[in-house]
Amino acid sequence: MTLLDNGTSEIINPDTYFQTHTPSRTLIEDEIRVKEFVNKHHEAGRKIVLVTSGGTTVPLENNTVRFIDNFSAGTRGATSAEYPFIISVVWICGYIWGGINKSEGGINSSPYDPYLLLVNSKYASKMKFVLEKYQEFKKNETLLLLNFVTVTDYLFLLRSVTNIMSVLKENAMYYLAAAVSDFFIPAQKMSQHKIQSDGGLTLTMDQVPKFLKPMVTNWVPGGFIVSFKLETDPALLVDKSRLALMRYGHQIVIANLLTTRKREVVLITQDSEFQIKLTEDEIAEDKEIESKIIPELVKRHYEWIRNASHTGL
Ligand code: 9Z3
Repeated sequence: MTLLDNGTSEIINPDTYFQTHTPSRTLIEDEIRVKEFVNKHHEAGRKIVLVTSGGTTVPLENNTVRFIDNFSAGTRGATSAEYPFIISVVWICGYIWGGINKSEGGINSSPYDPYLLLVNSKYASKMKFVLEKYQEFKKNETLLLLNFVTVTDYLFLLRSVTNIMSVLKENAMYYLAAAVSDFFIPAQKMSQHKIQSDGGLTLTMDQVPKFLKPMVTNWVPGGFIVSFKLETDPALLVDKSRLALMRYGHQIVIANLLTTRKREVVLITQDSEFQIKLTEDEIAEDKEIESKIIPELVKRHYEWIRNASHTGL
């Protein structure tokens, strides 16, 4: 199989993308659940964090037998949702191998019941914190879990959820850890039936529209948006992250490398760079880097709200 490299793909604008693609059948139902959740917590004066995690898939056939997947074990989003120092969480996750907490102790037994956990006794003490967290979520009804599979499901869901959450204005954080496909085959160009294996396969893929632009400018203009940048080449990481920040104009890009993502990230803002790193001792104690990332973001979110109120935002 040959994948044509960059340069030949068309760039579709986000509006055309939404007009020419179909959302998942559960979108309307999901929107109702999100509205209820957001209204309830908004009325109670709470802040809400949207956490996205997991990888999106790109089908190769309309009657899908094959698809291309984006790497993500879903750990970042799952682990981050355990440290919601800010109260309520809407968590959109892709299908993830192994479940809600990827530190091997917990396996989520149902994608629709985030509170149902099976715990390996070997990891019982480690899982205590997670279980308490989820019991708290359950008691206070502060977690809403939504699922996606394809990049199209994800983009429709993201647009809907952010639109609904826009009533929260600056009291919402958008924490975009999902690994979103960069390339896809538009529905109208996709083979209807299973591609026959009569020889090799050459694929031409279009570029997925850059959804961060409309998200920042139209969907949630008043929100605090944190995106992740994933690279494998250390020489590109910071420059590419900065470019994303300049291009989309949001608040923070968290830069991470595939190989070191669990122990080292860099928080990049318009005028600063801040490294968050686990020490050797913390790694030995199985400390999770999200336990440092989330409090730092919460702190920055509060500062941003304070400054935004000064500038009349
Ligand atoms: C990330 O960079 C996440 O931190 C990881 C987490 C996917 C690496 P795991 O789920 O891994 O814990 O195994 N997410 C963002 C990846 C992404 O697609 N970013 C886009 C880009 O790099 C911008 S939205 O261009």
